[in-house]
Amino acid sequence: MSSPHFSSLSTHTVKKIYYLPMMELLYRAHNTHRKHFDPNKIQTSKLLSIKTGGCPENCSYCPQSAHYQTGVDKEKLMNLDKVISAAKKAKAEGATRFCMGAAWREVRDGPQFDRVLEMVSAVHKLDMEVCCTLGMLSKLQAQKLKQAGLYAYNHNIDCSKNFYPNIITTRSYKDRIQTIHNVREAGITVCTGGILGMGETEQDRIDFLHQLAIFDPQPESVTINKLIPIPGTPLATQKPIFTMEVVRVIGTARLIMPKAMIRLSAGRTGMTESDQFLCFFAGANSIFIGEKLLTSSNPELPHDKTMLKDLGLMASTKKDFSSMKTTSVKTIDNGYTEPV
Ligand code: SAM
Ligand code: DTB
Ligand code: SF4
Repeated sequence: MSSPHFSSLSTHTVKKIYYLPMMELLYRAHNTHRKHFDPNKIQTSKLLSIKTGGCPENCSYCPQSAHYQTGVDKEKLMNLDKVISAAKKAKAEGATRFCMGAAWREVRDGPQFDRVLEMVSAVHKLDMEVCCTLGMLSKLQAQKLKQAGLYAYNHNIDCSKNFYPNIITTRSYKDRIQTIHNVREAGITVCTGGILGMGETEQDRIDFLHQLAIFDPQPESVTINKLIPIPGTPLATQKPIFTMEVVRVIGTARLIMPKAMIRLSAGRTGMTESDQFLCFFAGANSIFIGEKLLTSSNPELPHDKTMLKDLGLMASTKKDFSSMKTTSVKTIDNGYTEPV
C-alpha cells in the first residue's frame, strides 16, 4: 500500500472511493477512522449566534439572509457577559468547543470586531477550543483573532465550484478559498465543509470532497451539514436526501482526509439513532449539542445524551485532543491505490 501525498489526489480517485460498494466503503472508512481516533469518542461542541439575521449575502439555504423572509428576527451583536455565560453553560454540559457565529458578509474593523476579540479571549480563558464563523476575513484580522486565542475558524466552501453559482451569487468561490488561506496563514486551524441536499449531483459531491482534500495542509475539521429546508428561502421545497447519501460522503471524507475531525452538523433533527450511528461508524466524530444550532433546531440535549449512552459513545474531553492539535496531515494512508 503506497501513501501518496494528498495534493496528488485526483477527482478520479475520489470518485472510485465514493462509488465503492457500501460494505467496502464503510469497512475501509471505519478501519481508517480507528487508526487515527478512538472510535468510541465523540466531540460535543456548542454553537452560539452572536449576531443574528440581516445578512447581505444571498446564500439560498440560509435563514439569516436579508434577501429572504424567513421569520428570523434581526439581533445586534451580543454583549460580552451573555457570551461568557453561554460558554460556561456549554462547558458544564460537556462541550469542549464553543463556536460563535455572526451573520456577516465579512468582518469590519472597529468596535464590533474589538468586542468579538474580547469574546474570543474570554472563551479561550475558559479552556475551551474557541471557534468563530464571521464571514470573510483579511490576513490582519485573522492574525488578531489568533492573538486573542482563536483555535479554529469555520468558513465553508459549501459545495463544488460548479454548483456554487446556483446557491450564492453575492460572493465567489475564490473569495471563500482566500479567507481559508488567510486563516491558515495566521496559524488558526481550519474548519470547512458544506451542505448536502441542495440539489447537487453526485459528481458535485465528489468535486466538493476533492476540493476539501487538496487544501495543503488538509483542514483539521470538516463540517458536513444536511440541508435544513427553511421556509422563505429558495431551497425551502428541496427534496430531503437519504441518510445513506450522507454516510457515503462521510465515509469518503474519512478515507481522503484521515486525520480530520468530521462534524455531523446541521440536519440531525429527524435523523434516527441508527442513521447517526452509521454516520459515526463511517467516520463522523463530532456533533453540536443543545436544542439550537445558530437559529434552527437541533436535538434536545437529553435526547443526544441518551443516544450517546445507547451507542456506548463518550463525549471526548479536552485532554483527548491535546496530542492531535499540532498534527498536520501529509499523507493519505488508506490504501486508495488498491484496485477498486
Ligand atoms: N456568515 C458566516 C458564513 O457564511 O461563513 C457564518 C455563518 S453561516 C450560518 C455557517 C454555515 O452554516 C454556512 O456556511 C452553511 O454551510 C451552514 N448553514 C446555514 N444554513 C443552513 C441550513 N439551512 N442547512 C444546513 N446548513 C446551513
Ligand atoms: C457549519 O458548517 N454548520 C454550523 C456551523 N458550521 C456554524 C451551522 C449550521 C447552521 C444551521 C442553520 C441555523 O441554525 O441557522
Ligand atoms: Fe447566512 Fe453566512 Fe450566507 Fe450570511 S454569509 S447568508 S449568515 S450563510
